[in-house]
Amino acid sequence: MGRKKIALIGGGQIGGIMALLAAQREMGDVVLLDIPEKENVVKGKMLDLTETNPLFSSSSCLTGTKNYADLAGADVTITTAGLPRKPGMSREDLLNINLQIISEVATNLKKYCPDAFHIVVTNPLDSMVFAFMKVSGLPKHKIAGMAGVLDTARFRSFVGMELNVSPKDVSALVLGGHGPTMVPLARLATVGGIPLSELLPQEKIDAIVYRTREAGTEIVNLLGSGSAYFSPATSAIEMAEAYLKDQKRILTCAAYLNGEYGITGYYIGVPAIIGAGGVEKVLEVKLTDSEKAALNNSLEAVKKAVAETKL
Ligand code: TXD
Repeated sequence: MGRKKIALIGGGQIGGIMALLAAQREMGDVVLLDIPEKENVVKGKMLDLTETNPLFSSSSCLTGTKNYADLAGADVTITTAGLPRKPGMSREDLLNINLQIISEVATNLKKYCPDAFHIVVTNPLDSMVFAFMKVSGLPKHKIAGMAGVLDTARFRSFVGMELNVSPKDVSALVLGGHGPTMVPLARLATVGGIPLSELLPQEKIDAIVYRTREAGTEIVNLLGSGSAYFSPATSAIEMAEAYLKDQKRILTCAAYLNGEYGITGYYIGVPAIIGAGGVEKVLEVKLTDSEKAALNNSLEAVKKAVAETKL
């Protein structure tokens, strides 16, 4: 069977934490790639991490590079490469810059790791995963966007904080695009098997839904520069591990829809089974009229961003 190989494209905040998590969980060997100007930075990060191996009893080989050839044969790839928005930059400016970066990444990953499961994290998420699929032409079920695992984890955390219980025992589902139009399905949330609605009044649930939608911005405002990285990194690694270990986990991710939820031709956040086949199946849940309307509203936002890519 041999060792698994994990390719991380983008060696910034999230890339570095993902390398740490993959090494700690001994998921396989990890290669961290960034632009030539950052070659020494990623080499330094991975050497630093290598020196934690004896402390964590890990045997993972950890290397930094600027060359895509070093990613050859990877089993899973996770892309965070991109630029964050700077003052004075519109969302469209960011989309155009990151679209160029994702196109370059997708072209190289098609060449060097055509058989891998590809996870896209770069924002704007739903249009970047779509662009990755279009440019690479790789099988749609072997490409997924990470957002739902994070949005769901945020919802679960806030419920745990409100009820003073372990978030481990909170189960929840957040559908839709990664942004303010996302659809936390509070109706289906449970705490130790008990419906959330029996444990919290509606106005508290509404406040948790609101905070979940704005959770990324809440952290951006606190940090002052950059965006969340611990939770996005952990979320993407959950998806990679489910694939590498064929865990058949039900993880919410931006999956390509082919009629599910009445949607065709877009990537959007839905619960999916992740196993050795990649996105093996999208699970459908019956929605109420207002949930359907909220999902359609979210789809419109995704469609608009995808249209901006002109792909
Ligand atoms: O839920 C989600 N999907 C997200 C997404 C949650 C949080 C953050 N999300 C997005 O992830 C965020 O908006 C960014 O687009 C990405 C990466 O976030 P991170 O915090 O890791 O950003 P950094 O620290 O700026 O790292 C990006 C790295 C940086 O080192 C650049 O030099 C590198 O990407 N980069 C490239 N690498 C390879 N190839 C090219 N062309 C390239 N361009 C930049």
